[in-house]
Amino acid sequence: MLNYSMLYPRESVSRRAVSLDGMWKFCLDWNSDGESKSWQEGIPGDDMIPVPASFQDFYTDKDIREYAGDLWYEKDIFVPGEWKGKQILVRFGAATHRAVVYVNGIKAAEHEGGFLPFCADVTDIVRYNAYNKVVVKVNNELTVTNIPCGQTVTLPTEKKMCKPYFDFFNYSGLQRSVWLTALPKESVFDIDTVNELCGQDAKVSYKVRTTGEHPVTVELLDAEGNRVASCDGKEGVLEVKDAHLWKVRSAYLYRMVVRIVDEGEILDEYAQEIGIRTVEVKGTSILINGEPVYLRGFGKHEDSDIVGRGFNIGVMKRDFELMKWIGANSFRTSHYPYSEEIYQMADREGFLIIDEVPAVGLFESLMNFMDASTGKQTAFFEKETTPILLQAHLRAVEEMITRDKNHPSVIAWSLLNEPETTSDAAVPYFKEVFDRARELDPQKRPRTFALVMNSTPDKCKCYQFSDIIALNRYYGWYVSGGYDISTAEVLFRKEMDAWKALDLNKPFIFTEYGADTLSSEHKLPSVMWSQEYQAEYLKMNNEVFDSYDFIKGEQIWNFADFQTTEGIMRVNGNKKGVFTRQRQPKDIAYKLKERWESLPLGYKG
Ligand code: BDP
Repeated sequence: MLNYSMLYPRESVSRRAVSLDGMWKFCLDWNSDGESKSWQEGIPGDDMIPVPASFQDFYTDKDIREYAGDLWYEKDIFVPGEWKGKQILVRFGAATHRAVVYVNGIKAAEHEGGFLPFCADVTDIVRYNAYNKVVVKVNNELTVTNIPCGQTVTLPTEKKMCKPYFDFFNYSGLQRSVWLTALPKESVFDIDTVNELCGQDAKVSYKVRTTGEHPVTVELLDAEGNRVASCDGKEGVLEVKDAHLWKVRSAYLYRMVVRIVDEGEILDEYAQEIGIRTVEVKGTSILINGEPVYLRGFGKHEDSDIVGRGFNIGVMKRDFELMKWIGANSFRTSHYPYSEEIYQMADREGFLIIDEVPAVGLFESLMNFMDASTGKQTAFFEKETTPILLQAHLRAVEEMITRDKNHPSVIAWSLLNEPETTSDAAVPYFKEVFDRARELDPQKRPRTFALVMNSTPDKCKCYQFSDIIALNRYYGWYVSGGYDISTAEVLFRKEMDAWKALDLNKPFIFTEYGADTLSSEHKLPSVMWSQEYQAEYLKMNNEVFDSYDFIKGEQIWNFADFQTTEGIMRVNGNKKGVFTRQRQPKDIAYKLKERWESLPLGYKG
């Protein structure tokens, strides 16, 4: 059980939230001896850096961009005197990949895992009506005992270097917003909601956890602010007459107001938006509100120029506008849970999210997309350290589901990306992760994981855990690319026929397919890397998708070009974007728009 609340910071009659975003003092710890020099009491130098942002792309020195180790941040924060008697928290949206927080030199929190929020309870440490020094030691090294997996090596220069087992740059630092919050001593800690549709009406069952014993009341307000239902108690059912459903690309949000009351006095009030919708997998269909949907959209990244993986509110807005323009209805948060603001936007815009935990790189290879295509047998879950990895993974699943369970946009959990699945040792590992997700999710959403190329129907030992089978397939790119694309199609159909023969009676979706394409390259006739080839690749893939009625979605890799580690396989990043990194369309964007706008929502339903 988590010892801090995952609720998004919001103000109310009883709560205060002050943004700590802005410039923070910053320094790198080249000798990993900051603590012995008492940096926890204040860091040296006068460099400042924006938060939220990845630190890497601001500087002109390659040693800094590639730095692996501890990064130190510092900010003086003012705690008002009126907050005495409240619970004071410093809340980090994320610190990649692990952090220790000190306030006034005293250790206040420690957190492992770089893509989910945590709080430092500083109630007993802070001085009121005064400035307090917050120092954060963030570490960005990769290991096989935490997700995402990779190695950290020492070079002949004695500098450390991260070697990810995954295909995105190891951006790190304080990449999401930081808040200073004040909560009442007795506060709302967690909320569960479950929707049920009954004809025109709906029932929203809820469960509220608080930090005390006073009674709870719950109100549901419609979009105009009218009260449409209410209920007393920590558990209850809100009966909504003529419910306005949250639908795909046609969202409707209610406001759920939870109060802790003491004889008429409000001890705490927390309000959050919820959507009334159901999600279910039935046979080969994915049903939202009982109606079949065909997913069209993207695998994405949080990635942009200058700020790297730092949450960028402008890029978020642009991305949603582009997704609407192109006729998408969904995306996967590959390969880590995204900033909370992105889910809030998806809730408002009616996008469907497959929410992915950062379990990527569970396949021992620096280029798994290459090695996996060869079909060679591999092993990953047989290491001495696997039990430690599993604990970190389970913890991330718990944090993700607790954080995201009330978003109507979240329709499925992706519990791993491209793991090794061909050895027996993978099976018990998967079982624990999938069971835990089921247990934690009050809405019992479908669970899935993205299958790498070598997880074929004859070799994969883990697909049975998935409620939706999600394939990452690169026929025509890593397998038989270019003029050989007709061979790719034969092999692709052969694999799909083998899946069909298993008669799993489950929906299949493509969570990845794509071809690297330089926005500068045109060639007639096509060659690989040209925009013309990206179009041929798309055409072949679409024809295969359209030939199998159990295929219920396509999420192309990737929404936009993104930064990776440098290497012979990548031209300053992965170029499979439908849009450039600057969010301008490649030619293929117009073809996708044409296709996606013509596909009915319940295509093959
Ligand atoms: C898969 C990965 C993804 C890569 C992609 C690719 O899931 O992270 O970026 O393929 O090769 O291996 O482009």
